[in-house]
Amino acid sequence: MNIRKFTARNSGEAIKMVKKEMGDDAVILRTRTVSYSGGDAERPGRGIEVTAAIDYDGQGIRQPVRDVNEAIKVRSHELKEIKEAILFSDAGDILGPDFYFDRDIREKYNYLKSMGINRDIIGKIMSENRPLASSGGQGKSHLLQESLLKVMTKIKTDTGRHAEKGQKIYAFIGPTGVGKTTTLAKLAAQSALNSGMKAAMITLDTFRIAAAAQLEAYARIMGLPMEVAVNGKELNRAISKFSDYDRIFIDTAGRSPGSDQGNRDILSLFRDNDRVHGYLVLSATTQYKNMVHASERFANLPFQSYIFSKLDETEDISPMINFIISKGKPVSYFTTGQQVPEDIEIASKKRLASLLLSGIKEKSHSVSNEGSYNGSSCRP
Ligand SMILES: Nc1nc2c(ncn2[C@@H]2O[C@H](COP(=O)(O)OP(=O)(O)OP(=O)(O)O)[C@@H](O)[C@H]2O)c(=O)[nH]1
Ligand SMILES: [Mg+2]
Repeated sequence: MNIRKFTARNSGEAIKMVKKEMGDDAVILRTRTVSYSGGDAERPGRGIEVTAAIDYDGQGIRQPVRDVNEAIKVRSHELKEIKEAILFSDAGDILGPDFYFDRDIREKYNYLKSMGINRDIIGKIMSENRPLASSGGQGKSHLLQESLLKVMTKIKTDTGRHAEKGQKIYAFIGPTGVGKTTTLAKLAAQSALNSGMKAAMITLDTFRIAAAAQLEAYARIMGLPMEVAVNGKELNRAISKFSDYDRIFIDTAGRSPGSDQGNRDILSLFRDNDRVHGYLVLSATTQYKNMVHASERFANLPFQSYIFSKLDETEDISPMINFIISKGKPVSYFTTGQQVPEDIEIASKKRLASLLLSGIKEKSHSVSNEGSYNGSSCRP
């Protein structure tokens, strides 16, 4: 930048001098009254000083365009960084100041967020691996892989159960309408038809009209024995009746445990029988808060693992993922439709990972269609 001062008897003349010496692009920085000794002064002893500037180098040659482009590039990079810092400012308090300076940490945070992982869980996942949090400028696919792996290591699956030897008793508990009876029928049919096991069913659900009839219909179609029990005594009697069966599946009513005799009977079933495995059945379509609420209602029952139903009815599995991570118990099965016995699968991390990845694509597609920010579009 070239800065010069001009003194004249009035401002009009001073500006003329600026234009003559520096050209039309010159910018006036300051004008002030100064002492002036020229004999032509309008006011004796007083003149005007004008300070003007222009973007020329010392030799009067304009800066090369290349430098301007370079400056724009630097500025736009800085702007991008500021924009990212603002967009992710909600992460600052969970990830600490590193977050603002480390692009890899931001990338990982971004991926986990686009998977729908809760803010607090992201904080936990990333802080547990602090030394690994920054991977020193690795490729984007590597960062995505690493983020996904972090989520998957937090999820437990319970995959070996269906093949276990000896008698096993499975109790299905959970809120109303989540698919307890349908899921039970699917597993009972698979044990009998695919694994050649002796399977029987018992229902404790005498609360809802037609509940027993629903299970009875499945039992008839599959050719499996079925008993209705209205209290603990009858339940024990039914279990004894099926003492030479490999698998006994117990259906329950979808009400709060402890709220009625039927559910107190389930509690004593767990207490009196160490062969019982309790499944808490929840629907994958449920919001995270409601899942937590539902699970709290059954917290006094010592169930061992979860079954998530209705995966076919949701594209967003993040509530389920957040729930599984925050609760820490394993997942045994996913159900994926109404067809008995086909629509059930053993829970696998591979399947969860692919669902999460397709969720990311889905989200970035829909968000970019709306024209607003999405995680991937912010990356340089
Ligand atoms: N789309 C879909 N529907 C399902 C699935 N599992 C169950 N259903 C349907 O959900 C509805 C309720 O299923 P039920 O098995 O009766 O549920 P429940 O938990 O036993 O219900 P209550 O006994 O009333 O508490 C039925 O229409 C089932 O066909 C699934 O994986 N996907
Ligand atoms: Mg039912």
